[in-house]
Amino acid sequence: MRARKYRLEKTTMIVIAFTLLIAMTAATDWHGAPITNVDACDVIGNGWKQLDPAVSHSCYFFSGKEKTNEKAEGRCVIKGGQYGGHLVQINSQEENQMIANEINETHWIGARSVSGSWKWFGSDDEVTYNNWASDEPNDHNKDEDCVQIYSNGLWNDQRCNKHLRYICEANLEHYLGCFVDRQNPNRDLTLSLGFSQQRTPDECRLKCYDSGYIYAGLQWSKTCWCSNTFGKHGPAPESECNIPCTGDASLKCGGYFRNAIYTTGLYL
Ligand SMILES: [Ca+2]
Ligand SMILES: [Ca+2]
Repeated sequence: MRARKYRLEKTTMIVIAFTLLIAMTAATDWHGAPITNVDACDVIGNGWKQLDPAVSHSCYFFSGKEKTNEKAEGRCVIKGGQYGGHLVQINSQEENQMIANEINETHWIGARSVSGSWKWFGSDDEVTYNNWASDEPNDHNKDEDCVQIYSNGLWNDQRCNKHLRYICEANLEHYLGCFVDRQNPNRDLTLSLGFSQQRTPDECRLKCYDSGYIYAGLQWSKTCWCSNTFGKHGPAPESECNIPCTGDASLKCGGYFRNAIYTTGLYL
């Protein structure tokens, strides 16, 4: 009985979410207005989410499964794909607190001992900020080279082969790929900033960021498009986004009816 009720509620939620999605998509098509409640981290995949953008622009993934530290890092790399996923790197008290607020049990984080010093997976940066519990790290039995965070935010060095849940982090400020565009009124992106002889990806990204958009699309060497959605006509081969930019011929700025899509770094 209970299981049946849960299933009904879940179905209802899916229907509501789907209806909202349709309504949002329709609103964009009709008015060209930006969608305001996109979680940009969705592009990485299922379960990735932004937390507080005032603290970090990263995307985070909280696992449901328990893995050894090495397997957990491997899962983060696979799940993060082109967005550079690793076990989470915590750089501040604010980020540590934000993460602790999300968990009810202990998880792996990305610090580990390398030749006697603590380093982060991925960046290989030295661990500068830390939040060790009292009397930790104690390297119990000289066998604790990995790090877990408790739900209260404190850290402990732990045996790497223990099975724990884990937290991944990835970064979206990245090239997303080459995508098909179509003629009016079937443009993929929302707002055209027109032609420029100074066009570069960073220049376009900044303008779109300033205009309040999360994606920037560069097209045909000189056009910059801004949008909060992209991809309705599907991806294109990378070789079709290879026209040099007007502002810097060493960089590529899309192709003929092909957008090279970037994130702007803005999170709505
Ligand atoms: Ca981080
Ligand atoms: Ca310990």
